[in-house]
Amino acid sequence: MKSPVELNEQLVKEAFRLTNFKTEKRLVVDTDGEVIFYPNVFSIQESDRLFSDLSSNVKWKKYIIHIYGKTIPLPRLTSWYGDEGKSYIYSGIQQHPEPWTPTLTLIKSKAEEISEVTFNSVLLNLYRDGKDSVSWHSDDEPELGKNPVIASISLGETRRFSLKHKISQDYKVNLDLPNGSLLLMKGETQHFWKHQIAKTAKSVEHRIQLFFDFWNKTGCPIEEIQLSSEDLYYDTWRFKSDKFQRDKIHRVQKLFYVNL
Ligand SMILES: O=C(O)CCC(=O)C(=O)O
Ligand SMILES: [Mn+2]
Repeated sequence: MKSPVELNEQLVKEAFRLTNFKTEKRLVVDTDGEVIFYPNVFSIQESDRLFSDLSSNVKWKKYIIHIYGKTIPLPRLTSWYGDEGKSYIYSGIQQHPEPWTPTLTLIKSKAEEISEVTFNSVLLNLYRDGKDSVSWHSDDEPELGKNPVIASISLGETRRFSLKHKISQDYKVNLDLPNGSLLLMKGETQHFWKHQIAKTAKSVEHRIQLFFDFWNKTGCPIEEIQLSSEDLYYDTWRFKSDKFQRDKIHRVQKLFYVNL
């Protein structure tokens, strides 16, 4: 039988192991922005529990974009949760996020502890298989502020996250985001870098991604975004035009996220 001293030592060691385990981190981008990867912010058991809770309890929505007579499904399911009072205005109608649930509040606390900032909104994405994806974009909506701090938590299947510099073609990063990991993007990252989750031909299970951010104000009406037919580009593989302005469309998608 272990003496109380031995037991105490064991507990201290265990606590130390857990602390290190949770704060293990790797700097992924340190030029023109900062991207930090935390591989294990939740243990496998915690991550699995959170994944199954979110899979069943989040109000997942399938967004369809109607634009220029075409109907485009977004290649993933989404849902938006956040503080009361944060909203988008779309065609004169205010759109509200779902209120925080205990599970999302718990995950938000972990994201805030690591990021050392406060978040007031989370966009959840559910990637159902290898065809679900998000193509090259920056999270540079004005509502997120000039240099937003964005914490992205991954649960479930590992998917490959890629970053590329907007000017220096040589700067590219590929990173697998596993169950229970957190990726922190801050500083000027959104000005200088784009990111994506590419489609994969591999057989992959569901992945849930939580995108924590801080909304400064209500969104702008969609009418303020000027689109031409050349802007028509979507992150489904079928609807791709050679000429596109991905960033504009990304903003339109975000506006649609909360409308449909
Ligand atoms: O799923 C991811 O890791 C990235 C998602 C993303 O970049 C977005 O929704 O803006
Ligand atoms: Mn993004």
